[in-house]
Amino acid sequence: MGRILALTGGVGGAKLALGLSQILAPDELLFAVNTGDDFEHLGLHISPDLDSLTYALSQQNNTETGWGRAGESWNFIETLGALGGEAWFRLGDKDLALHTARTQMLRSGATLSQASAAITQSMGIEHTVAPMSDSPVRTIVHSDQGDLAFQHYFVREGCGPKVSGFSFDGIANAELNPLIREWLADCDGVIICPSNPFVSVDPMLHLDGFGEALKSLPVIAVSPIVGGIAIKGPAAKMMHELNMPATALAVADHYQGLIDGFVVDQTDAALVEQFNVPTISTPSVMVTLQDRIDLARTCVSFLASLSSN
Ligand code: FO1
Repeated sequence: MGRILALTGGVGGAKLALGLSQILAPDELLFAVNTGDDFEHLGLHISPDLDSLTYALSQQNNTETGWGRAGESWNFIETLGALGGEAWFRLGDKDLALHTARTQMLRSGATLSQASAAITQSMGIEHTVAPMSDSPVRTIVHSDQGDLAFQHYFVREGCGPKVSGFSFDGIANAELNPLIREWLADCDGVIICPSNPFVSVDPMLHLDGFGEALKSLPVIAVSPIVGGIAIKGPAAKMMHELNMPATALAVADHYQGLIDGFVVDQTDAALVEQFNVPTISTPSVMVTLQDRIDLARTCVSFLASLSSN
C-alpha cells in the first residue's frame, strides 16, 4: 500500500516491527523510534528502544531476558558489581560493545541517526531505524517516590513506584528527525505498534508537531493491552495508577483524534462494537516469527482498507 511509517518503543513494538520488516521493503517502511528512555550510564549513551528494535530486526534479541542481545555473557557487569560499581542496569558483554560503538560515534560528532544507521547496517538491517529526534529527550516519571529518570523507575526500581504522570525533558527544544519529516511528506499510512502509550508513544506524539502532522494521514494503533493486562511491561499498572481502566478501550480513548482504526486481540473481540473508530480483532500475542508476520499483514491490509474509504 505504498509507504508506511511505523511508530515503535521497546520490546512489544519491536515484535510487530520485525513482522512488518518481513513483508515491506526498505523503501516502503520507516521506523520512528522512541528515545525518551535513553540515558547516560557508566559514561555510555544507552538507547534501549533503538537497541530493542535493532536486536529484533537482526533476530539477535535475547529471548531469555526479554531485552538485550542473544548469546550474551555477563563478565563485565558481574565484575563491575564485585568492585562495588553500579550493576543494577545489566549490560551484557556483547551489548556493551554496541553502546561503546554508539558512544564513540556520538563523541566523534555523529548524530544519533547516523550512529543508528551505522550500527543497523553493520548488523545487516536494511530498513531505516530512525530515532525520533537527534536532540536529547528524557522521560521523567512522576511518582509517589518523587520524579525519577525513566530507567531508574523501570529497571532500578522495578516499576514499583506509583505513577502520577510523565514529562519529557528537552522536548520543547527537540526537532523531529529530518528522516521522519521527509518520509511524512510522502507517506500513505501510519501504524502505532503495541508499545506503551504513555512512555513509548507519547514522547513521539508530543515532539515538534509530529502528533499533529500524523492527523492528516490514516493512522491505526495496535493495543498493547490484551484482556486487561499488558503483554509486556508496566502499561496496565500505570493505567490503574492513573485512575483509568486497564482496557483496550482506554488505550483507544488515549489516541482519540489521532487514530482512524484500532486493532485489538481476539480475546477482546466482544469489545469491538464499543470503539469510536473502526476496530478489528485478531491474534496479536506474538510468539513465533509467523505470528509477527501474520499480525503485520493484518495491520497493513486494515490500514489499506481505511485509506481507500
Ligand atoms: N531491562 C531490565 O528490566 N533490566 C535490565 O537490566 C536492562 C538492561 C538493559 C540494557 C540495555 C538495553 O538496551 C536495555 C536494557 N533493559 C533492561 C531493557 C530496557 O531498559 C527497557 O525494556 C526499556 O527501556 C523499556 O522500553
